[in-house]
Amino acid sequence: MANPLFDELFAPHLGSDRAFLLNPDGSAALGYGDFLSDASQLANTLADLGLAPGDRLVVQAEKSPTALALYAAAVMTGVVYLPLNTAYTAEEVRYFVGDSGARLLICDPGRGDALRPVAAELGARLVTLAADGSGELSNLAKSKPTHFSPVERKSNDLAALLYTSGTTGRSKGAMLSHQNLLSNAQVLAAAWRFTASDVLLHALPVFHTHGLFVATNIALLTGGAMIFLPKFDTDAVISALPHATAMMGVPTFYTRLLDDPRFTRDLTAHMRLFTSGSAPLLAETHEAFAQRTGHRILERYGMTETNMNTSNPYDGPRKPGTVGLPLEGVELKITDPDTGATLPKGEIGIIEVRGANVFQGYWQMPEKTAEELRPDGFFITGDLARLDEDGYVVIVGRSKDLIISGGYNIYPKEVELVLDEMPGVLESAVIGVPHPDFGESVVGVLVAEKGAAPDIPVILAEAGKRLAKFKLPKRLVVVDALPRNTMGKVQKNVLRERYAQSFA
Ligand code: MCA
Ligand code: AMP
Repeated sequence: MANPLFDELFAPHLGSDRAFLLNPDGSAALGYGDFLSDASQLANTLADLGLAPGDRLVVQAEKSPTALALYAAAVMTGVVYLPLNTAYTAEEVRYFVGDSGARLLICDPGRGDALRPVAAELGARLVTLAADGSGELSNLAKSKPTHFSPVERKSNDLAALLYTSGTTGRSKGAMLSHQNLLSNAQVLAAAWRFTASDVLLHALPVFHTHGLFVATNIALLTGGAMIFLPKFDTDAVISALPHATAMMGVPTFYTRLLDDPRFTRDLTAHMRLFTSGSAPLLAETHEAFAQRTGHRILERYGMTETNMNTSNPYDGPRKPGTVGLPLEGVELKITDPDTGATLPKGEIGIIEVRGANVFQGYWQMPEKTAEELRPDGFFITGDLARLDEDGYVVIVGRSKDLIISGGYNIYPKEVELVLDEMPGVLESAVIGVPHPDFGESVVGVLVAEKGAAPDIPVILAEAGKRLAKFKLPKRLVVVDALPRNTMGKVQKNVLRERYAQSFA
């Protein structure tokens, strides 16, 4: 029975004693066969809990081999996998469980008390999973058979639902099919020359496209191993590097490594590839990295809705400040934001992409889908770019009001809606400004209600109960009035300029 992702990513490894996950010292932590036995037990557990193909499974768990095995179990059972950032508050999780209509919520035992009422209110079952693999889930799974016959799935059936924040403040669930994920893994593995001999240093979170699909699916597809670190930590990465052949990261990983004198040419001499994405890599970081190590970071560009779209070449020039060329099977054009007409090379417009990688639309949001996905299949990314003389894509900005901090997306509107409700606040504007560590960071500009004096620490504490911490302004200022244009629209460019030096 066909199940595209299972057939290509998992089936070839059944019963294999090859190493899949490695410890930081390069020793084997978990073999492919054992990983798949664990995943099969979890698949049997999901099925016994009553989850049927197409049902949604929300997972807010610490990074662990079991969390990864849950993804495999979802593929086997045809359940739609919906991973969530561990920083999300109970209020944020409520939205995702409610919007997706999830049947089951898996979370860390430490979050059980906060999330049990949320699950109960929404009619979902809650099961716990700790970072060390213990918890209710493993208690349920340990007596289950270590074999599971995967259910049949068609190419367009959903494998995952990944939420991306929205410009209106409401997150949208990007529906990703088996074909979307598989085709991209195949294209990337070939483009970046991954083989079974590779050891990928994995320090990314596994609740986003980058760490979950780009990194993990490539390793599974090619039969390589991964040094699976719980999170990015400079010391841990430096000590694991000698045992790796490749590493994927967001720009913050590379600026932090460059800040460390132990990160030398010798340490990286054996590496064959460093890739970067999720946020712009400054050309100066690319050059500093090349100077220090002799390696040119390979920058690529993608989105939750599309997986990866472009990449600098493995062989051939990797141009700093560019995200390279369209990947095999991806059509890319730069269009006029007003007319949608394709622009000539060199002119700045919006990136549109089409291909097997492009998602199936936003979960239960046909109007939003129609706004961004054209009837002919082109997806309007909201990223502003031009093509250089060789056809490389140069991203110059965003038409969407989005802040990317350390590779995490923050939609100002979502933060403004919360700030506006805080005591003493009349209105707010949230902007992104340059930050030496996170690339961009959040500044909140508040206007006080008449006669009020907003209490900044109280506001941050209150807002922190509703929003994940990484979304909170790292600087909050109170002003008399927001700058507005003649139409009454807040001039965020003026604010960005005014507060540009906040973290310099
Ligand atoms: C943590 N904090 C942050 C961020 N991360 N603040 C702003 N931006 C962030 N990215 C805050 C915490 O709330 C905390 O605040 C303080 O910083 C320290 O937290 P800690 O967990 O110690 O931070 P860290 O471990 O140093 O994390 C920084 C990080 C991490 C390593 C850069 O954010 C990270 O792994 N980012 C990768 C994101 C990623 O994978 N993106 C891919 C998206 P307090 O001190 O107040 O408690 S997929 C995607 O974008 C597309 C598809 C693509 O192209 O890949
Ligand atoms: P997400 O919604 O998390 O999938 O974030 C996707 C957005 O991240 C894209 O629309 C871009 O704005 C940005 N992005 C991803 N990779 C790059 C890159 N290499 N350079 C600049 N921006 C990037």
